Amino acid sequence: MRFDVFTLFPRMFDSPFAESIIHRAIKAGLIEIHTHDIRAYATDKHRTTDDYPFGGGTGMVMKPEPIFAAVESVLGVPLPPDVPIILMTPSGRTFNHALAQALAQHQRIALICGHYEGVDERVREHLCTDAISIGDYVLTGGELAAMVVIDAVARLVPGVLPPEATQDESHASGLLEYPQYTRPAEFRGWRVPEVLLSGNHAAIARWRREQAEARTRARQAQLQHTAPAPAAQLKVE
Ligand code: 6GU
Repeated sequence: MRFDVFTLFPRMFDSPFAESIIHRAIKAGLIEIHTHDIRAYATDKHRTTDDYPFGGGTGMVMKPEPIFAAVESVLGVPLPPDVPIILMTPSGRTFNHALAQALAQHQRIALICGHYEGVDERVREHLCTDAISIGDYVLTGGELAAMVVIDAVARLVPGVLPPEATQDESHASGLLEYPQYTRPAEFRGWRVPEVLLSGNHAAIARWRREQAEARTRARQAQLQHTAPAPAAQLKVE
C-alpha cells in the first residue's frame, strides 16, 4: 500500500516512520510513504503557498494552485478514480477504526495536510474525495493528523502485524480490550487476577469477556456525559 502525503513540512514525517512496526513494514516493502513538498510546486519567485483570505479576517489561507499542481503531478491527470484524496482538516468527518479499515482496502491513498487558517475551499470541492479530522480539538496543522491516519491504516495492511493481532482489538470487535498482565504475578503488592493464573481457559475467556463488556459500558456512560447539549439548550452568540 502506498501513501502520498502533500505537506509544507515533509521532514515532520521522517522520524515517526523511522521506528518500530511501520519502519519494519517499509523495509519489508509492505507499505510506502512518499512525502511531497507543496512549496516545490509553487511557480512564483518566492514560492508562495499562502495568501490573505478574500473577505478579510485573520490568518492566511493555503493557495489552490500549488496543491493542485502537486497532486496532479504525482497522481497524474486525469486523477485515478480509485485513489482517495483526503484533506486533513478539523472540519472533516471524525476518523475512527471503521474508516481506517475502509481506507486499508485501497492500494494507494493521498493525504493533503492543511495549515494556517485553512485551505482554499476549491481544493476540498474539486480535488479531494474526502475530508478527515482526527478529533474535536485543533492542531497547528494536518501533519500530525495525517501520521495518525497512516499509522492506523498501515497496521491493518496484511503482513504488517501478525494476522491475529488485529482481530479482537478495541474498536474492531465493537468491544474495548480486556486488561492484560504479564510477570511478575505480584508487583508492589498488586496481584494479577487469580483466574489468569488458573490454567482454566474457559474461565479465562469468560472473565475477559466480562471485563471487556464492563469497560465498554463504562466508556459509553462517559460518552453520554460529554455529549453536546441538545440544540434547544445551545446559546447562539
Ligand atoms: Cl486533520 N487538522 C488540524 N489542523 N487539526 C485537527 C485535525 C486536523 N484533526 C483534529 N484536529
